[in-house]
This record gives sequence, C-alpha cells and structure tokens, in this order.
Amino acid sequence: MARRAPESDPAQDAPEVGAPQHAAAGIPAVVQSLRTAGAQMSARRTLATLRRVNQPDGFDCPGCAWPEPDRPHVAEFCENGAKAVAEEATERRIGREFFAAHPLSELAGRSGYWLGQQGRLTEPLLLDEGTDHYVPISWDRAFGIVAEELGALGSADEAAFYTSGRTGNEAAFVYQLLARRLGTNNLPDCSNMCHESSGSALVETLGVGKGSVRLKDLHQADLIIVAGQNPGTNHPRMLSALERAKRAGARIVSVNPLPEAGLERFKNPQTPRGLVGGGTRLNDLFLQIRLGGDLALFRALNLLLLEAEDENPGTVLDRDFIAEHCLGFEEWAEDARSTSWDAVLAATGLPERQIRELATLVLGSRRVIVCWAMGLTQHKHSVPTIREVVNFLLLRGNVGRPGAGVCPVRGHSNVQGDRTMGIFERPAEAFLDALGREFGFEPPRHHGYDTVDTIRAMRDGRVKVFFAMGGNFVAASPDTLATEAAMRRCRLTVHVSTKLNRSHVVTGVRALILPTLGRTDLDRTTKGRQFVTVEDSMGMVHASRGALRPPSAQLLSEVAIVCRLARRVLGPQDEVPWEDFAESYDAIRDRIARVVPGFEDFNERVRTPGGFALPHGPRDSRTFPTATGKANFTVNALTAPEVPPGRLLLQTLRSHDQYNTTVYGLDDRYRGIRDGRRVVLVNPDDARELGLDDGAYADLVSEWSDGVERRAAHFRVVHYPTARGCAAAYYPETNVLVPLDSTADTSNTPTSKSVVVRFEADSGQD
Ligand SMILES: Nc1nc2c(c(=O)[nH]1)N[C@H]1C(S)=C(S)[C@@H](COP(=O)(O)OP(=O)(O)OC[C@H]3O[C@@H](n4cnc5c(=O)[nH]c(N)nc54)[C@H](O)[C@@H]3O)O[C@H]1N2
Ligand SMILES: Nc1nc2c(c(=O)[nH]1)N[C@H]1C(S)=C(S)[C@@H](COP(=O)(O)OP(=O)(O)OC[C@H]3O[C@@H](n4cnc5c(=O)[nH]c(N)nc54)[C@H](O)[C@@H]3O)O[C@H]1N2
Ligand SMILES: [Mo]
Repeated sequence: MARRAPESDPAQDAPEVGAPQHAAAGIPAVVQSLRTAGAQMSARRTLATLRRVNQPDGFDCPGCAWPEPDRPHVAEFCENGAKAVAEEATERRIGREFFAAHPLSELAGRSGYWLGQQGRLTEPLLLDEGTDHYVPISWDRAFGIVAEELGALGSADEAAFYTSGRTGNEAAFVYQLLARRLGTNNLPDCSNMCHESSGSALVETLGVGKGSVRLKDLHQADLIIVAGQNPGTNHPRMLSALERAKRAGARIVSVNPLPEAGLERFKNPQTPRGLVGGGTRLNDLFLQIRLGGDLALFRALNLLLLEAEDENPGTVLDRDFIAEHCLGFEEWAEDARSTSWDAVLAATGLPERQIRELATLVLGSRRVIVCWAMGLTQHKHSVPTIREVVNFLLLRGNVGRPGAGVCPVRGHSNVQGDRTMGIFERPAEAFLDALGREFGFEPPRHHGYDTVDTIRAMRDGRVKVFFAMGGNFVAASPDTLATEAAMRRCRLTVHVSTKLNRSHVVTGVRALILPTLGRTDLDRTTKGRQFVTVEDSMGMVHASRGALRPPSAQLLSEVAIVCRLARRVLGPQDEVPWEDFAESYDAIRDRIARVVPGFEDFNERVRTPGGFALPHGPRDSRTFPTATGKANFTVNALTAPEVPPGRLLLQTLRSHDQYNTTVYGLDDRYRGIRDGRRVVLVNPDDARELGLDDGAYADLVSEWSDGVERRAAHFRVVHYPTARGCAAAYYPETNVLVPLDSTADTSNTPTSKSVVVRFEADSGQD
C-alpha cells in the first residue's frame, strides 16, 4: 500500500473547518504578511526586504509571474509574495552540524514542511554511495563528481537537466548551453507540468506560445473571463488589475468549480477603500462548471455566436479579421454547428440559461480577454480546450487589438523567460541554428525528454544522472511512488537549491546538494555587483537585484555553478568563455542578444527602469507565425472526463499557505480550513450519496487502467460548495494519486485536475 512521508506532520494535521470567505485581501492579508515575515526574520530585515520587492531598483518577487505596473505602489507585493520572500530571506541556517545530527534515513521520514522550515543551505553537500549522512565537500570536488558520473555515461542522453521556473534568464541560458554542448536536449522543466498545454495550443493556433495581452489591456477590457484560475491566492496582484478594469466598466466572469473568494470581492490593501470599506465586488457572473467542462462551454458559446450572426448577419463576427488573418473558419463552423446541447449540459453541469447569459455579455462587449491557469491546462483534453478558447476570441477579432486577447497566467516568476532562453526539450530549429552559429558547434537536433518522459527514462535505467536547477522534482511530479522509485535508480542526483526539500532526501546512489543564492541575495563577483533578468507573464523583461548579505560566504550564484561545472565537465579546451560568463552577466546577455530574437541591445535596454517588452507578432501587428502564416481555427471534438458511478473527479490544487511544494503553513484562510492540509472538499449532495459525513475520515484511491493501487490515506471530508461530481484536495499530498501515464494529449502534462477517485474506509495516518 502507498505509504510515504507526508508533506505535513500528521500529529499537527488536525484540520478545523469554518465557513469559506467571500472576500480576499484586506487587513488580514497585511497582518498575515508581517506575521509570516516576522517568524523568519527581524523587523528591520523584514522592512528592508519587503520595501524592495518589485521596485525598479529592487528584486523581482520570487512568487508568481504577474507583471509589475509602470508605476509600482510603494508596497508592490501581496500577502503571498511576502511569504515567498520570507521563506527565502529567513535568518535560519542549516550547516554541517545539522547533517551530522540528522541521517538521511531520518530526514526521509520528515515532512516537506519540516524540511523547508529548517533554514537556508550553507555549503555543498555529498551523500556518498552506501552512506547515511550528507557531508560537506568543496565545490571543486562536487563538480568533479558530476564530471565523473557524466563521463561514465554511454551518451549525454543518459543525463537529464531539470529547471524550475525561478531561475533567471542568464543562468537558464548558460544551463541549456551546457546541456546542448554535452549533446542532449533533455531539458525537462516545471512548465511541462504547468502551462505546456497553453504553449502547445497557442503555437499551433496563433504562432506564439505566450499570452497576447499586456497589463494595460486588462485595464481597457470590456469583458474578462477568468477560467480555471484562483488569483486571490496564486496571483493576488492580479486582483488590483481586475479591480481597476472593473472600475473602468469591465464585466468579470469567473468559470470555476469552486467559488473562490478572490474572484468574489477584493479589499485592496493599498487603498483606504480596501482597508476599511467593503472592497470591490469583482465577478458579475459565476459559472460553477464541472471539472473539465470548459471545452464544452466554449463550444457552446461559439455556437451561440454563430447563431447570433445568422440572425443578424454582419454584426457579430469580425468577418474582415477572419478573412484577412485566419484559416479554417468554414470547416470549423460546420463542425461547431453540430454541437449538441445535451453533451454541453452534461459536460459543464451548467444550466443552459447561464451559458446564454454569458453569450449575451460577450455580444455586448467589444474587447474580450480570457485569462486561465491550471484549471484549463491539467486535463487530458487541455490542448483542444485552449484551442477552442482561441476560436472563441478569433471569431470577434479579439486578438491583436487593445483590451483583447489570450492571457495564460503563468506560474513561477521566470518560467516564461526560461523557455525563451531555450529550456525546452523540443527546441525550434531556428533557435538551435542561432545557438550553434554563436558558439561554433552543432547542437543536438533530436528531441529530449520532458518531465514525464524523464521519469519513465529513469525508471527504465535510460537516464542515470538527474540534475535539477531548483524545484522539487519528487514532490511536484505525478505518481509520487513511481517517481521516487525512478529517482532512486539513478547513479547520481544533483540539486541546486536554496533550501532543503523532499527531492534531496530521495536520492540516487550518490547525491549532491549545491546551495545557491536566491533572488533576495546580493550577488557580487570580481567584476562587481551583478543583477539577473526575468520575463513576466506578459513578455516584459526586466532586471532583478538582490541586496541581502548571502546566508553563507560559500554560496555560489546559479550562473557561477553552471559555468564552473561546465568548465570542469567540458574541459579546458572548450571554447565557451565560461569564466567570463561567471564573472560578468553582461557577457552572457551580449550572447543572448545575438541568439534570441527580441533581445537586441539587451544590456542597454534592460537598464531602463521597468525593462522592455518582447515582440509578439499577433499582439503587435496581427502577424501570426504559425505553420500556415495565419491564425488557425481548429476543430476540437467535444469531450469531457468520464466518471463511473460512485466515483468523483478529483482536482489537486493549492491552498492559500503554500508555494507549490513549499508549505508555509497549515491554513487555507479563504476556504475556511485551518491547521491541516489533509482535507478533501466534496459537494454535500455527492457526500450524502456516498455516505460521507462532514468531518469523517476516508482514504482516496485513484482508478486508472493499469490496475496499480494508488492511495492517499486519511483525509478529512469537508462538505463544500464545489460543483457536483467534483472533489478537491491539496497538491502535493495527492500527487501519489496522479498516474504517470495519465497525461494531456499533445502537451504530455499530467492530468492533475482530473483524477478519478473512490472513497474507502480510513486506513489510518500515513
Ligand atoms: N501563493 C502562491 N502563488 C502561486 C503558486 C502557489 O503555489 N502559491 N503557484 C504558482 C504556479 S507555478 C502556478 S502554475 C500558478 C497556479 O495558479 P492556479 O491555476 O490558480 O492554481 P491552482 O490552485 O492549481 O488552481 C486552479 C484553479 O482552477 C480551478 N479549476 C480546476 N479545474 C478546473 C476546470 O476543469 N475548469 C475550470 N474552469 N476551473 C478549474 C480550481 O478550482 C482553482 O480555482 O500560481 C503561481 N502562483
Ligand atoms: N498534483 C499536482 N501536481 C503539480 C501541480 C498541481 O497543480 N497539482 N502543479 C504543477 C506546477 S503548475 C508546477 S509549476 C510544478 C512545480 O514544480 P517545481 O518548480 O519543481 O516545484 P517548487 O515547489 O516550485 O520548487 C520549490 C523548491 O525550489 C527551490 N528553490 C526556491 N528558490 C530557489 C532559487 O532561487 N534557486 C534554486 N536553485 N532553487 C530554489 C527550493 O528548494 C524549493 O523547495 O508542480 C506541478 N505539480
Ligand atoms: Mo506552475
């Protein structure tokens, strides 16, 4: 049976449940920000640090990828940004005494929460073959071990180089260069589990795998549809943008199985109105959709638009735009007309009247934006779902003009930039051509492994060295037990990290932890103070400068780690000036400027306050760099998850007190949950049918065609107003339930928002 160390300690995990809230932020958020920071550092350090978040001369918040406004507020951060900052800027440290006192066998039984709370890592560590303790080693020896293990491989493709989206552009660029000079495109990243479905759908339909709106477009929109996203928790600063749009007259519609507080009402802590008043009501319409019902919803909306055009020809569709810029409309329309309302209503669980109400809002809005996040990307049919969203926007020419467009809201603060820098297992030929030209070599052309394929390859012994630039691969990946077993088969696992996490205690035969500087830390080399750059969710590139004294003199920046490792692995004859790169990030940026389109004069332009915008053909000039040279309508068969009787569909999502696998605390304030994370939210009617009382404990068992039993034990049932047939529980506790082979078509993203589960009698705590 599935048994593993929990993310939170069972002894502490005693959830208390109150009523969900109906407004986000306000004074409690301010109090919470200061309290979290205060638990990790002195008042002086708190103030000095928080003052610099998201300011032009400060550092980019290591939280989410939401952009900064042109004129940031003096406190341009949110409660959850403050938690992310405090987590990194903490004054707690762990060094050799800690690892001497705690053998691996003990650490492997600790919760992820406990591991993260111990403090910042201070020196490189080795866990050698057959030993039970991490011991300090020199950087030289650490790089020597990586070189030795890479050298022993039959081919470079037996190594995989993972990236989590916090890594800055400069480190990402040299990191992918190292992998490709070794000869592999095995560059899996967190994006494979995140917005890969968005990228796949947008590249095919619009030609650019990124959002097409800027912050000012949100402010100008008439209608903003927020589907499958919980900004109150995960992108709190987005609420300020929604509030501004709303005050300018926009309508906001949320599409979600859960009534998320942040989308109901926002009390902006930066305004008196928000602090003492009732705040601003945000959504005009809430469609409580079933999990995975969005494809059906957008098909239905599109059908209604076609019918409205039939009734009043020439008034609904943007015929000129479609004729000039799009392909595939006729074929698409023919299929769209066959949409069955029965199928739509079954898939969405919505009353037809509500869908018609939304269609009326759409018809009354000239400028429409659709925002989305993991609720749309982590299903089997995510790519067709997002393609259908694109169809919806194309119909009325809502791409490439002010106040309109696609807005996939990215997760990690630089996940979009990392991809721009070439962190991708399936790089474009043009990128490889430019890279090869710049550095005088022939990069590997065959595609590499993404995250799921890396796990399969480790499991099957085809990948033997796993290197991670940040992140927490073991806890973030699906099918925890399978992933852990795969990691353990490696010869060597290496983690560049700021703090201890689960992935450091589930190791290969040998393991290294390489401690690094974070966003908040001062980064100084012999060439002076360095800064890094990041790209936000809307394609703005800007500088990020840390200022805190690093937790230990031994830490190296991510850039320095990659460059010193590269020299060691590739040898003294390698022509890339790795030493120059390690000392001067300008030298790296000069190369990026020559390899990556849009980064011309990078060093100059990034020094202007606020940075610069990357070009985006569809947004800037309605040019669509797709295979056809046009924006493509696509035919997407109406599908929805099938759930056998007596089962529920489970989504795995974030609480208000976590950053992905980093657990800050045990509360989920807006949802009324306190002091515990092992909860499962179930609609009261479903619960009654299944005989699940509120407060009862049960095991969740997922059902998948391979017959393997995947169980997450001991979850408290919470009766909660989620859509019928749909349950919700937190990630990463429930990753054990997500089958490795259950992935989205085309993007291969794990289906973390559609897991078929049954409930069984509680088998006790993990
Ligand atoms: N504080 C904080 N900030 C974060 C993160 C964090 O963990 N903590 N994580 C960062 C990262 S990497 C990412 S990717 C983003 C994630 O940001 P989100 O995508 O907002 O994160 P989730 O908690 O996964 O929430 C998914 C939302 O989609 C809804 N949903 C689920 N399935 C469906 C569906 O089928 N249809 C519809 N319409 N809705 C659905 C859920 O009810 C929930 O409201 O946030 C980033 N920012
Ligand atoms: N079931 C389920 N699984 C999911 C998801 C879900 O919704 N449901 N969401 C998926 C998504 S959207 C994502 S993006 C992934 C996230 O996957 P990852 O990016 O791999 O995971 P994180 O938890 O963000 O990684 C946190 C770790 O990064 C390290 N770290 C923090 N800051 C730095 C830094 O500056 N440098 C370095 N080198 N290390 C640092 C710390 O050790 C910390 O423990 O998880 C995915 N997994
Ligand atoms: Mo993400």
